[in-house]
Amino acid sequence: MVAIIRTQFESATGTKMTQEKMKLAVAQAAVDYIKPRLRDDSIVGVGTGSTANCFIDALAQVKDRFAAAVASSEATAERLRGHGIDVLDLNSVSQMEFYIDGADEFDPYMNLIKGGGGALTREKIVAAVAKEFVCIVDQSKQVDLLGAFPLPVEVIPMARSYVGRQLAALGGQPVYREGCVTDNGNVILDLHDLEILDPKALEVQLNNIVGVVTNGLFAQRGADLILMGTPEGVQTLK
Ligand code: ABF
Repeated sequence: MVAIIRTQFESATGTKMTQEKMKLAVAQAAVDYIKPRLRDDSIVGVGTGSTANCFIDALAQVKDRFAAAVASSEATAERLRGHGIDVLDLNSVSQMEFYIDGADEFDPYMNLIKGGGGALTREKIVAAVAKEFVCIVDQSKQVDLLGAFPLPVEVIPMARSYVGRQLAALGGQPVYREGCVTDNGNVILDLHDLEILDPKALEVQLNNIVGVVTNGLFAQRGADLILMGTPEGVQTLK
């Protein structure tokens, strides 16, 4: 069960943070967390989304303190390179200290739903390699039970209808994400209206459907640390 380790207060004057400020604050908190732990040869895995973008911008301040990054999407790679940060192919990396990324939902056990931005497969691969997954979110992502956010499932295009029927048989409502082609050339079905009572089991069950590439449950390998922006400041959850 997640516990609050500490809260870094935004200001002594009691000024409340907007959602945008919360994202900036957790991005900076993530940089502050990894900075003393970085070595010259460290590789940092970087996620995708608006919170991850804030992190990339903050990471640029310490770009001389680590070797290179690995990106979970083409968009992230481009933003990292724009800051003069080297981006490596994951196949050339055997060790990665950190993976920093956002999420769409997290529960009290640090299980996540990710993939609202469509980059779930690469995000899951990069997270798998990292020693520590630091998840950066604002408090709107905190839930008791996962599933209010539609669960993204990346699917090989020719299997779309078959997988859709299998997902419907689980009790949810699969919706084809129109116009979305992932960086891997696949499509996404968003699974609505499913109460996720056992995220670890569901993650495996969905991966066993033929034609599914990945699903957006990060429960087998959830977050190791969550930095959550609140109106009062950044909370560290573990
Ligand atoms: C990625 O960005 C995703 O897995 C998730 O879908 C999304 C969260 O986006 P944002 O930070 O913009 O809310 O991490």
